[in-house]
Amino acid sequence: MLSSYTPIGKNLIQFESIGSTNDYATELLSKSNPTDGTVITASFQTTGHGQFDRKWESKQGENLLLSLILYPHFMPTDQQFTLSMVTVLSIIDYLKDKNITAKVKWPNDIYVENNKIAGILIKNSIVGSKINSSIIGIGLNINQKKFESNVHSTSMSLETGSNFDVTKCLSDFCLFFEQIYNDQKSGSKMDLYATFEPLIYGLNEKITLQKNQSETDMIIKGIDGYGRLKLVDNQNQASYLTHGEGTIIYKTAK
Ligand code: BT5
Repeated sequence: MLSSYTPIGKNLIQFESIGSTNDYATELLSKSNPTDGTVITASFQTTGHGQFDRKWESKQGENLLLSLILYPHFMPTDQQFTLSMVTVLSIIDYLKDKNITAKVKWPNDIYVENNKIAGILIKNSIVGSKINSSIIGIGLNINQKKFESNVHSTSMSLETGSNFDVTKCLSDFCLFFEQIYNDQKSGSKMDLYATFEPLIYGLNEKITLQKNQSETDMIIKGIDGYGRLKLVDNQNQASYLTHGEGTIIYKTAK
């Protein structure tokens, strides 16, 4: 059976200021059934956050802050990483369209050289062996030029020297996401893994893995079918890292 097409952002909920678009999406999902592909966006977030409640900074009206609600019932839970890949690839493709070359710092931070340009926060609700609903939070730096964050940051404006219309950026980005997502939904044979792998920040480079109080030099070799990071040590022994299992120290990072 062919799944129905999901338009992204056709149902658009916009705020001037809100706590967090992700928190709003969570609340909305808990008490209603928002349309598949609903996008919640805000000009400003008072409590915008990343993982582990880390702060997401964004000056009023300067950047893209959005949360997207999906019902990816077609996706088995062991393929959850597909959603990360769809999101990462749509951001990277969108940036490429603006002549910005970006990479993905595994699993889902978007970097231009050594500077973070976008962050992704995905929350899935699992029922049985299927993903019942998903909230995909995206913060993409567009016009902001100065950042307080301890992480080296950049924006589309810093990369290109131009200013962008944030509303247009939102509608354009939604189209990129819509295409890749629906392609997967309709059972595309497009190999997301093969597209994703060459875009990994630090691919084929030496890194130090900090895990269980020890440090090991490894080389990043790609990802496996579950989205785990494939690493090899100096004996060419492969191991697979699940997100949150260890810390990677990149040699190239500033
Ligand atoms: C992320 O978390 O990178 C995911 C961020 C998701 C933000 C979106 S905005 C819309 C939606 N609503 C929300 O409340 N959240 C989502 P994480 O990997 O934990 O990275 C957070 C870290 O990135 C912070 O601790 C800072 O070091 C750094 N950071 C904060 N703001 C940044 C920015 N604008 N640009 C680059 N890095 C930033």
